Amino acid sequence: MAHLRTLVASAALTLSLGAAPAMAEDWTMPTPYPDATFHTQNIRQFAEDVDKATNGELKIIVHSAGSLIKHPEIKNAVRGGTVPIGEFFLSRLANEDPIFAVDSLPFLATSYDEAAKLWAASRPKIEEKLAEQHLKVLYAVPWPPQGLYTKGAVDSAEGLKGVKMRSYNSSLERLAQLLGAVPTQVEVPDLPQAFATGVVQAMITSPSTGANSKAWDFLDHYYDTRAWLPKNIVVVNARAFDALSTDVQKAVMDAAAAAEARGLEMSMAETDAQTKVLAENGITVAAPSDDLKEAFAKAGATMAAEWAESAGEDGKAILDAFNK
Ligand code: PCA
Repeated sequence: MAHLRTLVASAALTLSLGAAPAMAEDWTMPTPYPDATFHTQNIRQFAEDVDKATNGELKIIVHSAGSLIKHPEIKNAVRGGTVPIGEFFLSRLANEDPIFAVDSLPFLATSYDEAAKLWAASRPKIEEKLAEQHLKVLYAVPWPPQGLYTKGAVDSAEGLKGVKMRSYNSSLERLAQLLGAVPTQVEVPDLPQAFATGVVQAMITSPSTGANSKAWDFLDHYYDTRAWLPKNIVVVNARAFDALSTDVQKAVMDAAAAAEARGLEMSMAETDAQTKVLAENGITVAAPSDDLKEAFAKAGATMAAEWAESAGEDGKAILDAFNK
């Protein structure tokens, strides 16, 4: 009898669940960069779009600036299902596979058009590699072109010798080495502290990150080298995505496509706007000297050859598609 009652009760529960609107779901989303960062603002808009399009069925709760999960752990946290979704700097994964670093090769793609072309050429392979880790790519957005920040003028490559340079991935580490500088990995939220304590003395990053971290508090020159446009990527755990209803999946993919387009616009607008902010706050904004340009170009050529060697057939296919 008790058994029968349980059966009836569970049948009723199934029925009522079927009839009621689907249960709302909360997705925790760790991101590495601070709130002022345009990528973070874009993600918050993405979350709002998903919320609206699903009538609140899927809520994405953003934890920015590595506050919930530190940047180096975000990819594996999504992979392992600790969190269903996350953002990270794509070329951070270069130590897993050189393919992931293609957007951080100096002077391969130095404009938004070229960066878009490189993303189109590399996206299928990158999606395939991430799918092997049960990660589904939602979208990627480039940072503005990367420039050199220093304390004091640096008119020739000589000026970078022995300088402690902040790094954010293995390509930048290699570039620093080739320039005779000494690289140290520092995450964006830790920049002010690292400069204040003398852990680093120079950096290569975008006008966005320079302005957002108030580079004028510790540096006074910005050289607009336009060396590469690296990307942030937003991925979702494939199992978490598959568990969503078809309608919600579509809402997520639509919002992701919108976020990729909007993020690109934001990034382009930031380039000039944030360079102006640097200048307004007392940073000398200049073009790199010929000597510096030459040193960068030489290091870039070395890195391109090293990359081609290590990235093998996959790398060649990407470059062929890019150069077509
Ligand atoms: N800002 C991030 C990545 C590239 C950029 O422009 C950083 O400095 O870590």
